[in-house]
Amino acid sequence: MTRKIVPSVCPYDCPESCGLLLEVEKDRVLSVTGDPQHPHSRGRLCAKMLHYERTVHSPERLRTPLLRTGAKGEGRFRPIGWDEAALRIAVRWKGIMAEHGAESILPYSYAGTMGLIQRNAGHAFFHRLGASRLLRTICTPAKEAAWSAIMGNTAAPHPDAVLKSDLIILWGINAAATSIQYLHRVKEARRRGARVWLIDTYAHATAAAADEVFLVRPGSDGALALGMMHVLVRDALVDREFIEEHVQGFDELRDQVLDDYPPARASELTGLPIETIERMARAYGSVKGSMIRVGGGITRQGNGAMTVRSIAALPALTGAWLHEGGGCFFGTSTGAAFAMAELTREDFMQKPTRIINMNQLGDALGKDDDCSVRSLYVYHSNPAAVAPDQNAVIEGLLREDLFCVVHERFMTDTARYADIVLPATSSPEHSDLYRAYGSYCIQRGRAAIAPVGQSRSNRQVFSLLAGAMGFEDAFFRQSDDELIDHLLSIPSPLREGIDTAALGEGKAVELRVAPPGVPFATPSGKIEILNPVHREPLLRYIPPHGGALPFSLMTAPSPWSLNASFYERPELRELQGGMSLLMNPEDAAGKGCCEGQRVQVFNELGEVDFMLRISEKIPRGMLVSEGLWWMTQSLSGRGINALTSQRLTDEGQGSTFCDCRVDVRVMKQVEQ
Ligand SMILES: Nc1nc2c(c(=O)[nH]1)N[C@H]1C(S)=C(S)[C@@H](COP(=O)(O)OP(=O)(O)OC[C@H]3O[C@@H](n4cnc5c(=O)[nH]c(N)nc54)[C@H](O)[C@@H]3O)O[C@H]1N2
Ligand SMILES: Nc1nc2c(c(=O)[nH]1)N[C@H]1C(S)=C(S)[C@@H](COP(=O)(O)OP(=O)(O)OC[C@H]3O[C@@H](n4cnc5c(=O)[nH]c(N)nc54)[C@H](O)[C@@H]3O)O[C@H]1N2
Ligand SMILES: [Mo]
Repeated sequence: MTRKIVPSVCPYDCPESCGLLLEVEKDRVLSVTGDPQHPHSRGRLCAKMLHYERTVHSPERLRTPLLRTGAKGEGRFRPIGWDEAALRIAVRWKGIMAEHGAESILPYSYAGTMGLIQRNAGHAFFHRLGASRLLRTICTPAKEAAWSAIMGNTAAPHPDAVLKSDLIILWGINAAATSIQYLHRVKEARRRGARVWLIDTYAHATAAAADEVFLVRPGSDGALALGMMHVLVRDALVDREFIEEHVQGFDELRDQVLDDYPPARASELTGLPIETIERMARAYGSVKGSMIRVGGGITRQGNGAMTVRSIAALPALTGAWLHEGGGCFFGTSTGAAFAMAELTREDFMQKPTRIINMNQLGDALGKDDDCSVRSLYVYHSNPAAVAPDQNAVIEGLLREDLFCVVHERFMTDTARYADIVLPATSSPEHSDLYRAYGSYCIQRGRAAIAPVGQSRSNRQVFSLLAGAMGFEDAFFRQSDDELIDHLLSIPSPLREGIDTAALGEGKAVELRVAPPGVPFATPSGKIEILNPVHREPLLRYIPPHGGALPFSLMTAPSPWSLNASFYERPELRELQGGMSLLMNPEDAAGKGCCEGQRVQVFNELGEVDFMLRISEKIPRGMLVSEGLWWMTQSLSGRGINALTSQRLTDEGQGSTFCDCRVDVRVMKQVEQ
């Protein structure tokens, strides 16, 4: 058999969705390179995907269905066949449904794969079953809520717009880890003369690409934005004409920022000197081509939605939206490109079933009453590692009466607690349809190799389970490619004029989305700084949840992993250098601890051990841990989420991983 090159897409939960070229021979992916033809990624790839074949053919891949033989969480299993697995699941579910009702079954999934078909494969099945529904708000719902409050349905600028900017503000984003293709454009703009600022809580890898770095207290950025607006208004640096025609609520905002947000107050809240805030505002007010790129971490504070809504108001004051390189980039939203209802089939639900917030899985599993969750079905997610309040989640997973099924590629923290583990395909082994949230590209990916071992795609498993449960709907019998063909046969204005032949050949094509501009896609046609129908009509500073303990813990992304994915790769684990805690030198001296020492971070929710690394890049009062290590790879059997809480954001019911107060103690003895 000859070698061939197959176009594909990075399936991971990252804004970039880079184009891949897979070199394939005899059902093996030999190598992976970036696709130079891809309009957004243009051949560039991150270190993780450059050797994606090591994940696809990892010796750690699960190859057969498994049945638990040991205690829950012990990790002892024996192989069984698919038919036996499906039968066991169907028998248990039928029993649970007869005794407690279908809503005692909870699906739990997130973004192991971003392909539309596989990612949403379970919706129709669980709607048909009548199971509880999961509110999938672990990522950035606060950001989406904030955007829609002020900008309505206005589209994001094209990512290339930043090439035309004069001032670029990377606000709460470690783009070197989480948005490499955007950062490439930022660097290009900087070479052409643009100034670049980073506003963050610590000086991470992206600081190297910035002219200036401003470090603020976590959760205080809303105050910075309002303080900057005070100076813009006070010093007449606003664009009166733009505001007059295209902004709603300026007069109300003007009075409020002048009265309540002088730079002195913003300084107190953010920790930045007054002169710095004055200088930032004047610099921002003196250019039209200013582009603000907002990250996800900043929205995972208790006040995340109001914070980024305040940030999004800045370009409305300077009229930056009228400049090609001006405005604000939260992420592209192209949900309307495909008829998703054909996939999720809400019409299969006989009545609306209860909804459980995925950030509160610990609480949901902890309930011991009529509404108790009796069965959990996890697919392409790793809640034991990624969900907040890990101790509560683990306690729930240990319940003897919880029937837990996990469909996974690897023996993750979550899979270890399952009663039945099912082996999942990776992206080169199944077909899918992709869209991005950092660009306007869409792409069709076709299965390039046979499944590894006996693994099956998400949709294939739901077809099998539909059969075992006796569902006769033809929907469940369609192949993945038939379903993709069906979706592509339904026209959408967003896909008008695209090269359908190229799409069919597996090439990336760009949706033609009109750039944001006037009138804005809001009810008033204006940017709604004042949104009269909103619970909080006007911008104001609200504090994050916070807490009394002395340190803020930042649970930050690592360039060498993606959430809890990629920890199967030893070389990437090595690059990350173990589960470590970054601390400021003076704080370390104050605690009497030194580099390389084992320390314990604790709060009311748990205790987690780390290896200490002392770094000038971390301001006083902050602690940082990059990456989401698995419990099985940690020092004390617990990951960072044993310290994060189930509290939600001000809007959007989002997670608050970055709003976390802790203290540190030095471990007396280093245990081996
Ligand atoms: N390599 C890699 N790539 C990834 C991921 C990963 O884990 N690793 N995660 C993927 C996912 S799921 C997502 S959602 C995206 C986005 O990934 P996110 O995890 O949302 O990461 P960022 O957008 O970079 O935001 C993190 C930054 O927010 C900062 N931050 C937190 N709170 C505050 C605050 O109050 N103020 C300010 N100014 N900054 C704050 C942190 O210090 C950190 O530098 O990236 C995706 N890509
Ligand atoms: N402390 C802290 N916690 C966080 C974050 C943080 O910044 N700090 N970030 C949060 C964010 S932004 C997000 S989006 C969530 C992400 O949470 P998850 O979406 O759960 O992310 P992953 O850890 O990548 O786990 C995905 C799993 O899916 C599996 N998988 C991949 N492809 C397939 C497939 O086709 N089928 C099946 N069945 N399985 C597959 C992978 O092997 C992997 O174990 O984590 C959140 N958790
Ligand atoms: Mo995310």
